[in-house]
Amino acid sequence: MNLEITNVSALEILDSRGRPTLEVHVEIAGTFAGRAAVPSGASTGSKEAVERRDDDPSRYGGAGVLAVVEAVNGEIASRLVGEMWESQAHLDSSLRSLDGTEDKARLGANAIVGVSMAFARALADHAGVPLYRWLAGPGASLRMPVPYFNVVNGGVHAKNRLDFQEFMIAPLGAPNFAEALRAGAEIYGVLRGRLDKLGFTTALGDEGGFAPALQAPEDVLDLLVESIEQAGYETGTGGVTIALDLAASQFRSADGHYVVNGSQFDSVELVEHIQYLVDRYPISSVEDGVGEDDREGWMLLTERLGAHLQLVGDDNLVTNPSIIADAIDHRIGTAALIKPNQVGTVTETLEAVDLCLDAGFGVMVSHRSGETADTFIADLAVATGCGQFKSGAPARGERVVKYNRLLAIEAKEADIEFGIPLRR
Ligand code: 2PG
Ligand code: MG
Repeated sequence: MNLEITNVSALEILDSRGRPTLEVHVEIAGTFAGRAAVPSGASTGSKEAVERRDDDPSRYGGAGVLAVVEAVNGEIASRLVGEMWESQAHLDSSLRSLDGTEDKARLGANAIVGVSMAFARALADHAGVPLYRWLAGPGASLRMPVPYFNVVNGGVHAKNRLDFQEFMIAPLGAPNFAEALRAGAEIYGVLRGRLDKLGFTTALGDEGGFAPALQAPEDVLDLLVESIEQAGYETGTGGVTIALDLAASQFRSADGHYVVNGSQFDSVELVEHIQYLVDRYPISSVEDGVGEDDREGWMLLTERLGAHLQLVGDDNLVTNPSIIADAIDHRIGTAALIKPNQVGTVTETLEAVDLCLDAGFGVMVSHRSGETADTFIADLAVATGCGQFKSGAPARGERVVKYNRLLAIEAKEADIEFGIPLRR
């Protein structure tokens, strides 16, 4: 393959939180095209590739991305247009050397990942196959992921007093994706009714989950168990489980203490608290159970709970292949959250996934709290066969569009398997 890029351009658009981001368009051979919109996080890991913003207080409170758009339309386009490109890896490595920094801070990881994703779509268009087939490569087996629906939002995603960021439900026992989506939406509907009856607001947080004025994680967990059962589903791995993203870096103080529901914990006590919750509730997965810099805490958490509970690293691993390799070596967690914009190119994202799956580490492909109608990650989840996907609640257009994309893929790929693959 040797293809000429004939056009690269970007536009400043808005994300689901009303903040600027960019949409990138890449054209190959004057005929084939791909478009991608870049997501943006709120609870970001400190080692994420750098999301560049204008810092011009006169526009969008400094959050504008005109300079990033200009980097795409100017420097990046000049480098790419008119050149011949062999592969995604070829393009991505050129983008990285053009940027010249380790963390993509000069041009901006938001510029680079937008171009990288749009190029992947243009290549799929050229090959005449859907994006998920293109990303999977020839002969790879596709798989529908279990959806993790974030039905109660806290932390930095909602203005309530819940310290844990995400309370998710995962229909692990569903026979296929469509039924898993139905379970998620039905339970979400029951939960709305229960909250309403109890006099709580049913206003939504950034990821479409409810943001009730509760403070104790146990109160939310009780409500989730009741809602799952009231909706007619069983709790547990044969039915519907609960997953948490504590995003614990966000409630860790400078002296290393964690504050949950008014109580102060050190790392050992937080691990014990997680153990207490896991013993009482049907929890199958915990993300960022301790802070990203709390290496000892991560090791303790994994040693104590890793045999029976999925422990997902997000803020500490940031989709970065070398950081993930170190975590696998040192038994830090048992799975990685995968977000293309954390690392900045499609090639590095796929490398991170392969590394995990080859080592028997779990993988969950994820949205960001700031999203658009882009569905790239839905295709990525199917293509990698990782079996797990989170895109918020089964509500709000920018979340639902990804679940609907998965419905369409499942409908098209008649015999596709569903669920978490057995560890290699
Ligand atoms: C997370 C993500 C997505 P954010 O912490 O897992 O849910 O949040 O995009 O704000 O980093
Ligand atoms: Mg997270």
